[in-house]
Parts: sequence; C-alpha cells; structure tokens
Amino acid sequence: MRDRKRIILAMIAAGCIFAGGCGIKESPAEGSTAETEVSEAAGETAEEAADELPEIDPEAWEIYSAALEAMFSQNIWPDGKEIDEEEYKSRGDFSENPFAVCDVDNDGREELLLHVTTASMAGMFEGVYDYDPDTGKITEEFVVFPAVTYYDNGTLKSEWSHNQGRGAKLWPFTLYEYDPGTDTYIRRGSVDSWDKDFVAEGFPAEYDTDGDGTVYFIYEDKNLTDRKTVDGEEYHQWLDSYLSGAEEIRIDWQDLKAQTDPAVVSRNIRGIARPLI
Ligand SMILES: [Ca+2]
Ligand SMILES: [Ca+2]
Repeated sequence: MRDRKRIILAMIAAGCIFAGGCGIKESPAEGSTAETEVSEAAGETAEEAADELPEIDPEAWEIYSAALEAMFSQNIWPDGKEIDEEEYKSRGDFSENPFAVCDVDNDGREELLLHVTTASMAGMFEGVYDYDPDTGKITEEFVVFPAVTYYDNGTLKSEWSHNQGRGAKLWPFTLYEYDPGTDTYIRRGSVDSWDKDFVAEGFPAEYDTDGDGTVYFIYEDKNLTDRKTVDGEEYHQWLDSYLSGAEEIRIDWQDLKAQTDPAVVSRNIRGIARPLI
C-alpha cells in the first residue's frame, strides 16, 4: 500500500497524468501478479510509472472538468439539465458521488461517467456523457441504475435495481451494446434465472437438461414479456455472443469532492494533474 502511495505521489510530482481514468481490470486470479508489478514499479522513475497509466485527452479533460465544476456553481448536470436539489443535494454529501473519465464505449474518445447515489432509489443513476469535439457540447449518451460493468468491446452489463425473481445465484441484468451510428447504447437482452433450491414449486424441470437445478430466462423485448426459457449451455452461448474475448474495464472512480475546490478546478482546466489523495 505504501509503495502504491509513493507511486501516486511520484505521478503527481511528474505532473503529467490526470486522475479519473481507466484501464483493463485484472481478473481475481491475476490479482497477486498485479500487486507484485505495483511493488516493483516503485523502483522506476516517475516518468516510467506514469507511462503505465492511460492518459486522458487534455481536451476532454478541459471540457469535463468545467462540466463537473458547473454541477456545483450552476447546479446543472453535464448535459445542461438542472439538478433537482431536493432529490440529489439534500440526501447526503453530493460531493462524495464519484466520477471518472474513460473511453467506456470503445469509440476512441473518453466519456465522462457519473455514479450518483445521494438520491432516492428511483433517482440513483450512472450516467455516461460524451462531447462533440467540434462544439464542446456535452450530451447524455446513456443513463441507468448505478450497477454497471463496462467491457472493452463497447458492451455493458447493467444489473437490475431489484431481484424479485426465483433465482438466488444470478442477479438479473440487461446487456447493452454501443452503437457508433447513434452514439448511444442499444439494449440486446435481459437475463433472469430460477433456482430450484430457492423456489421448488413450479420449477420448469423440463428445461433443466443439465440437472443442476437452474434454468435461465432471456428476454429480448424491452417490456420483459417475450421470455425464452433456456438452460445453462444456451445461456452461456448467448452471453458469449456479446462478451467472448472482452475484458472488463477498470474504472478509476474519484470523488467529486475535489471539484468543489476552485483552486483545484482551476488547475485542472489548465491541464495540470489534480491531487489524487
Ligand atoms: Ca468513447
Ligand atoms: Ca440447468
């Protein structure tokens, strides 16, 4: 941990990286290797260490940094919509909601992500915002309940806010795929499951061909009425058709808190790395 802190301090001293970026997430099995690499990196120069992190495009950072500042000074979301103060600023410390800047949709340009939970259950959201390089104008690309996993092929998995089904092992989710033509995410399908151990009565055993006590429901329509019941093999084939070969993106979330300090914001806009710790 100390080594990690030292690296971060070295990066700040180098003044050449931005916080709030992202990378490819190490799988749990590779976690110990990653730790070793971090420790070894402590012996490198600040420049070498900083080179290992993806940098945020200064133009994107300038636009997004100003948008983050405006959330406090003008009470508007990055796309210009007014923030409902009673919903979002009276239920906790708004500045503790995290943000990140990362190319989550794999189109080569970074998005601004907001993960907002200082709200009622219905008001909580994760937003993906993009900007037009010609005008600097920010638009909302995607918004969903804040339980999202992004993959480096432009797919994302959005877990439902509630699990009211008969499955205990799999939390229901919806898969979305980025569509470059519209610069938005397209819904590809939702998945729920039924575990016989959890609810035995009425379990559709005729679909449980592998006999493991679990079947899956794939919904291809938005209203979740067109349900296809499948077993594990077909479910995994469906999932692999979107996620095979894709890596989960590690999002480097940062509190909005630092953005409330005008001096920090000013430094950001000039393109100098802001404090990480
Ligand atoms: Ca992008
Ligand atoms: Ca099964």
